[in-house]
Amino acid sequence: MLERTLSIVKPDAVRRGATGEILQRFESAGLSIIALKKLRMSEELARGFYAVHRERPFYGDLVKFMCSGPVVVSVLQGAEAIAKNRALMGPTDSTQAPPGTIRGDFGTDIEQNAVHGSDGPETARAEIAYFFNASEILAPCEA
Ligand code: 3AN
Repeated sequence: MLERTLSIVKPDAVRRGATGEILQRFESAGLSIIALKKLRMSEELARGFYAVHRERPFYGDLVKFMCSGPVVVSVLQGAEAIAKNRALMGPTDSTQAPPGTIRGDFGTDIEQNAVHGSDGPETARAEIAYFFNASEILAPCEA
């Protein structure tokens, strides 16, 4: 099924200069980048994005980390884009992520894990709308 998903290259991966290689992996896997922006998240933006985790003990640290430097946010489109992106990312904990996955290659631990990817169709819709207006999302080039 043709899907869209939200991806974030997190501050740790941006800092280490891995943005280009990570975006390349999406495209090499057949995912089209149909929206893209670099921004520095405010505390308010990060708190809202991770609101589902607000009761968790790591919430404060996670928000601080996400605001610690620029991030690169994109919308990926393709067949089974949500599952495909999560397979490319690898498991949440980078120390458990195999080499060849984005987190295995660029992440450090469970918090500094290089990338975010939506975990289902509903969250994808909400997360895409959280960062992008309809006019910022472009259909892939035809032909
Ligand atoms: P994923 O990003 O793989 O969907 P979530 O949604 O469970 O994982 O967690 C969101 C983010 O919260 C993770 N990417 C990670 O940065 C952070 N996180 C999750 N669990 C922990 C934890 N136990 N300790 C510290 N940070 C965590």
